[in-house]
Amino acid sequence: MIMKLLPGITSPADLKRLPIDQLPTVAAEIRYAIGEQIKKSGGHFAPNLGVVELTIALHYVFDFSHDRLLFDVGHQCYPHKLLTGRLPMLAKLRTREGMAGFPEPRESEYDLFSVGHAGTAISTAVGMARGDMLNGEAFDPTVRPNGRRVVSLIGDASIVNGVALEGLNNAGTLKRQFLVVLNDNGMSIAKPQGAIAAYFDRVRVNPAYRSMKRAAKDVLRELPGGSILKEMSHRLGEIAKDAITEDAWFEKFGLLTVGPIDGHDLPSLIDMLIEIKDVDRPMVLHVHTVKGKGFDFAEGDACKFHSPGSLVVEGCRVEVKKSGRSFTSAFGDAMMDLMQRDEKIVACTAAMPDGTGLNKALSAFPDRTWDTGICESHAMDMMAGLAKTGFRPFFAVYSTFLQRAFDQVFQEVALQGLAVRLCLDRAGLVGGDGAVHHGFCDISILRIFPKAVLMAAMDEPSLAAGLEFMRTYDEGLSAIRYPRDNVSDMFVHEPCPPFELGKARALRTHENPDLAILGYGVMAIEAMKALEHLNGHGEYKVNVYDARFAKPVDRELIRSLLERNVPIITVEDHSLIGGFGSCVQEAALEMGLDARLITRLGLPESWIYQDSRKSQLAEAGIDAPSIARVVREVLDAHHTIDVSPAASQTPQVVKP
Ligand SMILES: Cc1ncc(C[n+]2csc(CCOP(=O)(O)OP(=O)(O)O)c2C)c(N)n1
Repeated sequence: MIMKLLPGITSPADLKRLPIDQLPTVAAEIRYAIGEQIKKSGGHFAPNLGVVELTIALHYVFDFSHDRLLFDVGHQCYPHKLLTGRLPMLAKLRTREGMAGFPEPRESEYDLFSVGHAGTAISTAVGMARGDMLNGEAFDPTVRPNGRRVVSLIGDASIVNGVALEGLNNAGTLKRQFLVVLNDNGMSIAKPQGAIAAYFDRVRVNPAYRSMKRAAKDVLRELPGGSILKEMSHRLGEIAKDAITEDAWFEKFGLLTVGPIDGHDLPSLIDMLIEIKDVDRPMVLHVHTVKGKGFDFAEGDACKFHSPGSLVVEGCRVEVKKSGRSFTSAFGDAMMDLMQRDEKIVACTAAMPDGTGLNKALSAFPDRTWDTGICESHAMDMMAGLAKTGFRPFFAVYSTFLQRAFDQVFQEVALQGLAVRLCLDRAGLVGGDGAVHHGFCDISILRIFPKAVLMAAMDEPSLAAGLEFMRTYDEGLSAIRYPRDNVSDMFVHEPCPPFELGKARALRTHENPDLAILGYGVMAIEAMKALEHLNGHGEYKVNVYDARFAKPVDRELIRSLLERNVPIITVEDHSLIGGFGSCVQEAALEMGLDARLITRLGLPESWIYQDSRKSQLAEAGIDAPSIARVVREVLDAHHTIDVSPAASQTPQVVKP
């Protein structure tokens, strides 16, 4: 396809200059541009295809250089980015120099928040709506008709999130224009879960509901005084009145609802938005869209094509390029094995059955495995309840989304001393999804809980061994972390010893080492690779350990190294603040040992943006070449000072 219109749209002002009958061409070109790029680089696909017309209509009617547009999750922002001058950045999607996969204020004033976690758009929109009112800038049909309007766009699976419901609860109290656009495609990544999803389904298919909608105009006339419908009827045009639903659900929150309307019919969408944009009360526009719209394979399997890697196209067959065995697959198989062997094991995911690998267990053990939908806090508490009733719960959750359940893990799990097991996928740097998804703080937030046991897996056998340890660890909270990466086969031919509480595993040892590296999880493998980069320092004896436990950390090992004046380098794919290296340092200090011999490598105190995981590890200084460089520096510094036994009483190590 030769794109005729999209390249000329450098801002929404250019879009607004086009007649409505040319907008379907813009939609087709947006789909084409996204499709061509995803084939090469992967990225969020089906969610973006579904909102193409909706996004065009929003930009056509509102002026978001002035009005506010808040995206929920933000994974559906590509059409928005292409309409706001970022077509040239698409070719480097999800890389450092290119377009971020989520809204990114560093890229454009049209992006208000960097987001990636679900449920937040309504609340931030309420905040901006209130702020604009306080600043005297808010839209008001009589006083300030050119004031700022507020729109938030949220999916049907995200609106069930606790934060979104809290936002709705507060939005209903606003006395001003406030539009929530509900993009209802009947899908989360997988099938949406729970009672609200079932309610949306009923709205979608129930003929009684449709006839109710037809009667809406009469409803307006007949409703008792005080109803929102009645109050607002005079403010709506005929199209919106026709589309009013006696939608009990949103009305209870104080939001009038119009729709559901067809989210791919551009003229109708535009007409509707023109009619409702000046209504000075909170409203919901319920829009039906098709996830994956425009590409048969994506419409047919919106879950697989939600956020695929690059694609292989063979004739009319489209597949996601295979990319090796991931930790996620390894976890999925290990859980199957555990659940087969132990009937007390129960498991859950919060809307990520495929992402966490729990999909296999969901099919094989439907009575003991649940998908709660995007409800991490609830999932954590449900696991606490199951632990209390004598089960062994495993909660498979991305490290970044665990943050949503921090208070629950504190009060309902740790404080009760309940043995809930957390399986933390995507721990560490996550690559293209960028800063909104890094699992950078799970150690810091979990290690503060008394008796929490924190572990990391370095490869597939160690993941299985760690999970087996957790299975029988009934004393309290335990967690294991592993990254968004493929498993290494470096140690598959060596026996993997079982996990023993607080014990590291030696990978390479010398009797009198010059230096020791303690790698946490996959960083132990990176440390092994670093040995190959030790040009000119190969004669030095470097021990490498898979630390396995951040809590309790292997004190015996730390003591034996530091008492012999062996410098330690800790490496972790986690923030240095409160991370594994801190655990080692604190243990050394508590034992009265010289913590100055410890050099910590980990994530710096700055955000690391979208790029390949490999580049991000290099940027953070925790890839093999960076580790090797620090090993050389530490060795050089250490060997220029006096390390005789007498001197080691009052060590004088100069840190690089
Ligand atoms: C707190 C949180 N948990 C999980 C996710 C992972 N996630 C990203 S998109 C998505 C599905 C969102 O569904 P919906 O809002 O209906 O949008 P759609 O993709 O269907 O357009 C999920 C579960 C997330 N982003 N945030």
